[in-house]
Amino acid sequence: MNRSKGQRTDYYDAIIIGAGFSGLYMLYRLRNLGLSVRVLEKGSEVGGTWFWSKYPGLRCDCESIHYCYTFSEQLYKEWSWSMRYPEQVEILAYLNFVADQLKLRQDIQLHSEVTNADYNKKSKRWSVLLNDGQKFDSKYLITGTGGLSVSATNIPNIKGLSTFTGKWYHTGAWPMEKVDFKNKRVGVIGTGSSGVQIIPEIAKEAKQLFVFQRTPQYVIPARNHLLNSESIKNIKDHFEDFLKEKESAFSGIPRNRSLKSALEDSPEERNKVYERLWEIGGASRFLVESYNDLLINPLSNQTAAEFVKKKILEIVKDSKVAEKLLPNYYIGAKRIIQGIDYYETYNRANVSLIDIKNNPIVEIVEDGIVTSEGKIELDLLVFATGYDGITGSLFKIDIHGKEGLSLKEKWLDGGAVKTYLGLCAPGFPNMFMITGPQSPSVSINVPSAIEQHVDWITDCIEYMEKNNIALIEANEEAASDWVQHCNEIVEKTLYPKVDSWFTGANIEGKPRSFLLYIGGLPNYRAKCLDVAKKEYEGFTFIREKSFTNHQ
Ligand code: NA7
Repeated sequence: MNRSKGQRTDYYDAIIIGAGFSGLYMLYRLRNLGLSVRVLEKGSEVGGTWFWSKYPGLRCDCESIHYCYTFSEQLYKEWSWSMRYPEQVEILAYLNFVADQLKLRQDIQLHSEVTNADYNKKSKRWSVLLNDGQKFDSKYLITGTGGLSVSATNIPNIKGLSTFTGKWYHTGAWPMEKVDFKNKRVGVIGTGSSGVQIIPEIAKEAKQLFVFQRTPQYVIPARNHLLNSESIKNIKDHFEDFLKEKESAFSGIPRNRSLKSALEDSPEERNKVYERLWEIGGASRFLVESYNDLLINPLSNQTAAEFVKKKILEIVKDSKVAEKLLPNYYIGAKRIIQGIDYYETYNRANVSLIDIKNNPIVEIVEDGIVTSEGKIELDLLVFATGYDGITGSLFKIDIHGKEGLSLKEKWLDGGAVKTYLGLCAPGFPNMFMITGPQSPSVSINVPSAIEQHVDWITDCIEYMEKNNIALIEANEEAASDWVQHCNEIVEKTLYPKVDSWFTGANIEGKPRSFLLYIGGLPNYRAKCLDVAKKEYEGFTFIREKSFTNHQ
């Protein structure tokens, strides 16, 4: 295909950006509506973040039986997960299986990085541009760019990185080929979910591993295990019941959520509760099946935090190292982490923990990292420093709405991210964001969030097509009310009291605001359905000739 500048424009009803969980399902639904659809994907394979991020130890922290699509009983039954928490390789294989089963590949264009999307007021359509100059034109623009995207990896601006002569990698953009840690002195910067997963794996292989830790973390054991085929068969045999349970679940994953405050139990009873969940494993179970107020009441939160700190002191043999690993923030108020042998790894002779809060990194030099305490020589460096989450991938594309302003200008210079339901933004007609900011997104089981968004967007587009509606746009007032509603919910919790990528605090200069709706999926779904039932209350339609281009 000739992809030089100035070539013809390709016309579609809908352009979807990204071929991860969101883009694949969106394509399937819109194609079934009879629309012409093109998915534009930067990677050389489908999979989104599960394609790009493939570092050793990477696995999902939601249970596999839930971390998948449930819209098709047949699809669900044709796939069987091997483990409680699946490895990246298995998730990527699953997404490829979905692409094949649903015959999606013919409408997905790989190696296609979208750089610009401009709304054209005259044609009432979107112009989409790739980095190689290829142009597209569509009525609908749908972003499936994900909350944690390769395009928004956070590589800290540390003096001297370009002088480092060894290889360095970011966990979110891992190379295809195996990285060899054998006989190497390796540095890992960052101890979030990615750091916690990769650190034990590198430690098994490297000559010496130096962990550069800014903030110690609460890490709950995953207790991963193979799934037994009987339990999977049972779910498949009772699929309707399984779906019903999922639908009423706060996070899309059914849990025995506790109805009790931590302060109602004696310290002995509490210890038993926490101990039981520690043994069962799984971070979100630990949080929600113990007590109902850990994320609301600081005193209740402290009881869980103290339990984990006691565990750290028990597991880590060198008391000085254990002290450095003790966290000092509200447990769960930034994404709670689960790991496999994380704290145990610090008992290995080849692992050293560097506390960079107290001994900051001064610079990176050609053969290592200099902290305020001296130089550590390194052959290889890993940045496990996370992402510009939730909005970062949207800002990487230069998206201009009807006023000519970009999303970035409107949201950053305008002082606040402003969406209606996390689905649409005022000023950006016919643009839908799958798991956009101010929606449940990464605060719940992400495939559940995606399926709900895709279903709602599909219904909305179907409604527009049937009623010959050219445009839909979120109203400013409805968006302001939605943002206020999101903020009111979160203000009652401990989330805003802790710096995290949920609040934008991890990115230098990013304005602070809590970017998720945390009222739970059932409430959110009910609100979205209610809006649709009221003929898309809070949106404005322009009823004139449809501009779709059915093929
Ligand atoms: P996270 O959770 O954002 O963690 C990033 C880590 O990197 C965290 O420990 C940060 O410390 C650290 N960091 C970030 N910037 C720096 C600088 N400049 N210097 C030193 N250390 C730094 O990202 P992950 O990739 O681990 O996980 C993202 C999500 O992926 C996760 O929540 C799961 O949903 C899957 P900090 O805590 O900011 O002090």
